[in-house]
Amino acid sequence: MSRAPSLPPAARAVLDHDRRSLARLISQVENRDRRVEPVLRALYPHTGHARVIGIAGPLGVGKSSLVNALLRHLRGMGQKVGVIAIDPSSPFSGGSVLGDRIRIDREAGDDGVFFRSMASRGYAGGIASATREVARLLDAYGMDLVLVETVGSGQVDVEIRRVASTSVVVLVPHLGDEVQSLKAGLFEIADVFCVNKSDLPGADGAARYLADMASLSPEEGGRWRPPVVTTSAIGPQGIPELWEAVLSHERFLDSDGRRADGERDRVRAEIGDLVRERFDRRLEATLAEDPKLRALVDEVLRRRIDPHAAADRVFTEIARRA
Ligand SMILES: Nc1nc2c(ncn2[C@@H]2O[C@H](COP(=O)(O)OP(=O)(O)O)[C@@H](O)[C@H]2O)c(=O)[nH]1
Ligand SMILES: [Mg+2]
Repeated sequence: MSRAPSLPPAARAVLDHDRRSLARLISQVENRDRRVEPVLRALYPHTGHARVIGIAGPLGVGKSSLVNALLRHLRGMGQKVGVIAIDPSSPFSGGSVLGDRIRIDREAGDDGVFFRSMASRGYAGGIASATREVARLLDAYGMDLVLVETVGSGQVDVEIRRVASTSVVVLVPHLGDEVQSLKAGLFEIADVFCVNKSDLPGADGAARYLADMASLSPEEGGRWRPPVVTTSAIGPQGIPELWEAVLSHERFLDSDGRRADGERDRVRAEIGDLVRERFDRRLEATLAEDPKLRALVDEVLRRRIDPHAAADRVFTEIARRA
């Protein structure tokens, strides 16, 4: 694609594979620094190539280890891979953060890999938009794939579904408590099930259980039935098979316009998020400092108008100025 001469320098730097610029922009996204916005906008026409794959599941099932094994597999096939690890920001996260550091060291010097962990704390529902924006930066940088390892708590995993085209749900042989998280939504988000730690006993049983559960959903209208793959990230075992299962779902999306439908839904949701964000900012500003609002509040207090009528006026005012 030809580059417009007016491209902001930071955007051009990303297209020119400048890692430091990429890292700086990702930090700006994380910090909700508004200066990143014109850069993201300028880069948008240069995105759309990278596939975003989610790796979700409870803490400790081996998501980071699998991402590591997948990285090796994908780099071996010449794929350029960005990794976004969403950090739970909890006292339990120490181990995985340490693991992430080690991984960074190992990848130093490999231009085909970019790794970044992001704290989930502080996004309060906005983790999907931050992840989406970072994934787009990695896309513009030239990555073919973006793997997103999620925090392993139901809500965030479900949100990542709005960013990734294929979601892998990782579990371990002894499901135990994890059956609860399956009920809490993990089952719905799975395009591929991965029973990791297959070097431990019970993996085949767990895989059968999941396959049975998956086959309970009615096979109607060409619905996708999530395949179940067993892996050992430390073996490693089953990694090419896991990736093949991801690709089979990606191919499924490419049939009958499913990918376009999904992207349409995602873009609609994104526009909604952005409008809501702007509206919220404007509303906060209005509530904080608009002198007319103080008069309005007084009127409500004196029972001259009711709160609904006051809200009507504020809404009209904000919509007029937005
Ligand atoms: N036995 C066994 N242990 C594993 C396997 N994959 C990961 N682990 C171990 O499980 C622990 C948690 O792994 P990690 O990748 O940090 O899990 P995450 O919290 O899901 O990212 C670590 O001690 C890993 O070494 C596996 O396939 N088999
Ligand atoms: Mg992890």
